[in-house]
Amino acid sequence: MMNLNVSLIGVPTDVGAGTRGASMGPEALRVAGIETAIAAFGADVRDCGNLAGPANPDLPAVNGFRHLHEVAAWNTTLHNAVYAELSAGRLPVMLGGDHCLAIGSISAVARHCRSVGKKLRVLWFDAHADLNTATLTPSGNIHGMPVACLCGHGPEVLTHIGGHIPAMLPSEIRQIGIRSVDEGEKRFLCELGVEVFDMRYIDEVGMRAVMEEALVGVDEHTHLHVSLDVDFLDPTIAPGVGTTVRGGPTYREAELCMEMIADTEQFASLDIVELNPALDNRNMTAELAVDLVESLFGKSTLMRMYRQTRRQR
Ligand code: 6HN
Ligand code: MN
Ligand code: MN
Ligand code: MN
Repeated sequence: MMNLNVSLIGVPTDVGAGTRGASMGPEALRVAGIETAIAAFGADVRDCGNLAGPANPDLPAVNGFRHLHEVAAWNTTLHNAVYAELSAGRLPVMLGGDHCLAIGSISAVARHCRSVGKKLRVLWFDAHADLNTATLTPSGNIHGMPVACLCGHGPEVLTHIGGHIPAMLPSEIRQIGIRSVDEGEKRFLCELGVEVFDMRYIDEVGMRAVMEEALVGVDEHTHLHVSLDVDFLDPTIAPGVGTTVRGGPTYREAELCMEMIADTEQFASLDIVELNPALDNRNMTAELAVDLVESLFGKSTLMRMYRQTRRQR
């Protein structure tokens, strides 16, 4: 059974991004009705409000990083908030915010898994691999680095959050929808052996087969964390993003991903990141994210069960 004690945690930061505006993401998700959408499944939803952190100083990179200390401050605060909600038996939903916040959220999820003896599986939905380091990065933007930091490759102020280095192993993550990876980042991805389901593979075998593979080994001892970068989606349906990349999944392909995750009943924490309301069209990207969240919480489950029992008769 899925945990229906849900905590919404607003993380209004864009200090890790190259384009300003993701800091308005939490409010756009609230306006799109995320709380009532989740409550409709009988969940007890608590909106914890927004975390506080440093403003965006909009400075150039220093030693390969933009805003390193601001990113560290936001993620330290977030780590503590997420760990507290998980310890209280709740399912945290991060309302982002740029993708650097995955450092704080996933390090807390991993720490929780270690303390309760669960296996961690991270499903990373993104157009990007987010595996850059100070030397590999073309931009210095830390939202392009969270996976590297979580795997122990990054500055100490980020890799040490939560006190366990590395916070996560490359074998604990699956990346889905990838279609824009920097040159050095590609080599590093191969070196670490991260399992990647890129758009070409999705085209070739179909989303259902991809999700079946990405979920192999998930059982009742697994904590499933979903990190949903909205640039995963095709920009025609999700324009409210600073780093759009053509050729992403359709509405139905994305819904199917979420539905198949719901079927496992192991979904236990979520990041919704990179939503940039300043670039959106009448909040359509936020509304799409809320639709996906509904599927994640089992919107299609009853119909699936009906379909299956009909077939058995
Ligand atoms: N994201 N690979 C590019 C960079 O600057 O490192 C883009 C990163 C995008 C990050 O969308 O979360
Ligand atoms: Mn990302
Ligand atoms: Mn991305
Ligand atoms: Mn809706």
